[in-house]
Amino acid sequence: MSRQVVHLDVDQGVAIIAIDNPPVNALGHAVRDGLVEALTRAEADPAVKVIVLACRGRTFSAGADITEFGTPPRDPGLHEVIERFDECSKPTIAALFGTTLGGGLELAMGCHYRVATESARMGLPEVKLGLLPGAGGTQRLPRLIGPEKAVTAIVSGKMIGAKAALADGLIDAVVAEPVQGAVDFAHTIGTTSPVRVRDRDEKLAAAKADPAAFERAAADAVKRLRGIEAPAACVESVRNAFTMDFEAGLAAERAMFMRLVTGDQSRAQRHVFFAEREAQKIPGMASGLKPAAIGQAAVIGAGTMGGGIAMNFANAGVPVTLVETGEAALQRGLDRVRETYDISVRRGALPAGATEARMALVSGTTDWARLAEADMVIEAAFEEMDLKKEIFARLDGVAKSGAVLATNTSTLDIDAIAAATARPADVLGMHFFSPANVMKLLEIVRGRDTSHQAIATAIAVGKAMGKVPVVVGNCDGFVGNRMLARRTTECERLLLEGALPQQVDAVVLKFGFPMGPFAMGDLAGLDVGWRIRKHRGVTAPISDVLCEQGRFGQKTGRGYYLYESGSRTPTPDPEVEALIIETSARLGVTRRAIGDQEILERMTYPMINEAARILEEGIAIRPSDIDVVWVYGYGWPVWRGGPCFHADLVGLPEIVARLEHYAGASGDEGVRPAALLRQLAEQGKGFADIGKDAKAAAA
Ligand code: 3H9
Repeated sequence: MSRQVVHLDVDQGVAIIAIDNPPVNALGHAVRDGLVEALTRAEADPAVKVIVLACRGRTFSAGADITEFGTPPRDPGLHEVIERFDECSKPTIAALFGTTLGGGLELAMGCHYRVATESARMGLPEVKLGLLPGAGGTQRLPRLIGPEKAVTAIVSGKMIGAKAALADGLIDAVVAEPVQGAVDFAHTIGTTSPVRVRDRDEKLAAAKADPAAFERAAADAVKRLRGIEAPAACVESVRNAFTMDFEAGLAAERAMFMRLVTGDQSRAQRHVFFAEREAQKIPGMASGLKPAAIGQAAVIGAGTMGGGIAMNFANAGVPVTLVETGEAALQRGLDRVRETYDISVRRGALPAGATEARMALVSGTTDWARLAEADMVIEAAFEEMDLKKEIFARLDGVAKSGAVLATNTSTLDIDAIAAATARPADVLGMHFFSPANVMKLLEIVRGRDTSHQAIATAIAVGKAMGKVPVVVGNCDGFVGNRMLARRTTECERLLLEGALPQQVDAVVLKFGFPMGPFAMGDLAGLDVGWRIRKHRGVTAPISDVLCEQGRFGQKTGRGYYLYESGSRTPTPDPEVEALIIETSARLGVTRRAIGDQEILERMTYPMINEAARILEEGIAIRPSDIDVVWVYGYGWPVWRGGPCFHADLVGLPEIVARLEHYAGASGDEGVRPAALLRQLAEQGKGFADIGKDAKAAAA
């Protein structure tokens, strides 16, 4: 028998309809059915004067059940349920707490009143799934808070707290406890007949008379959202709220929702939503395994990376000690952390006083004995194996038993580092991306002997820091940088064969990345790769020549591009063009015009090929983990779902054929299609099928 997901209780004239659908009270078919049935009974019951809509468990509703999207619709639809609450002859009050999102908030706005606890947060985040609110949100929110605030909230998908919601008119009262608060509120409304949100037009009047302020807010909200369909649809639909009547606005919203929900962009964004959560599930790990509590952390190395990592701990409320070899370096590191917090406060990203509050959790020392206090230590010293081994051997002597010992290496062998200790089970990689306090991706690198306990703890710490952790295997470059290396090789080749940096960057930008690879290289510093190439005895003719001329990128004002004094805007440089042409001639390469399609293929297919090898070797657990790495660590546009999702859309047979062609043209066997890619293509399968097979096996 299926469990009951909606309950109805009547007490002293108040009916309480409670959704009970863990974990997040998503509004799946059974819930919608249950809501209509409970409401019908409550409305028909003469003893009921007021109806409270509540949720059990840890939160109010997270909205429509996303897993139902893409499956045939089943009545009653969410909009029908909301209409029933809206048209109810008895007052309906939603009792909000936790997070009230998407369809959950739309349902609450279908009620006549809303109360919320002080810690409650609410929002319409559909845009993050490539959608617009499709159950009346774009029509009711403007009626409650005005079209300007509504368009900003809906296009950003950001949540607002109860206090702001009360000030804006989204809720009617802040209460101590949701259900009791709603019942108490019911007594204050007396016998006045409820006003439906759909009939409240007063906040639309100003925009109807002069839409200029709305258009400004809308333009501001969508700026920088190139290439994405959902934000524009959100704007159009909110505009309809004051240019059409309610029913017409609702119908238009529904039509746009149906168009978006079946489109590739929303499919991609929903894929990433679930992929991010799936990435935290590690096959073979006991489900009851509890991460260790981290009461105190330490970071070895107070450079830019170490400081950024320390900030992550402080942001998560964990006291952290920065450990350096000398006082001067330590002070510089602490100053940099303070300055970074100050900048965030000045920009309004953090509240006033945040610097002192966070710095109270950050201490510094040159005394290694202090490492004995830490439950987790992250080493962020120079990228040199001997140095890392020395640090870990020393750390082994002082760290407390059971502490997680992590290295932030981006390339080095975790097993070799772990071997410097007598406790390899506690050693793993925690690869943060620069700037470490900003970038969301955290690659957790497991070595041969790393324990599940250490991995679980690293995942929990990463989540507490607001990162997206992905567990990867131990190899050169792990997942992200190993794939990136393929793109970097193609970049150099494209320049030699006939392209220019600005052409390649434009193609990559158009695809949706925030930056092209050459502008990115200039930002990161070209000397970094140059040093690594020299160390490994490899060359990249054009990049090498630029570095030999002191063109290290933005920091020297010149790299692949020119940067006017202090500016970060790349300007194409005729000198670089001449240099590239000269290098092609010197190496006997006849330059040719290269089309944008070829550039795009070479910027993505060899990377996708490397992803297949990474899966063959078990370095990534599942293709969707690779997508998460690229979306959160390298700016792959979320609405394109990540490299594996994108590959499935293009079709693997096409990618295999093109890779064969490019491997033939370059003579680079690394570009030759991987066995897995070939096999999937031959079987008419895609990366998604590997994910499905893995899931079925795990179940
Ligand atoms: C919508 O409402 C459309 C309407 O406008 C129109 C309809 C016609 N559905 O994130 P967590 C799962 S679109 C199904 O780890 P947290 C999630 O996959 C919806 N499943 O917890 C995970 O499963 P598992 C608009 C969902 O505490 C588990 O719940 N709403 C849904 O860190 C726990 O999730 C949103 O976009 C869902 N709606 O965060 C809100 N939500 O354990 C999306 C979650 O198997 N949700 N799951 O991995 C969230 O932002 C977060 O889940 C939330 C909780 C903040 C609620």
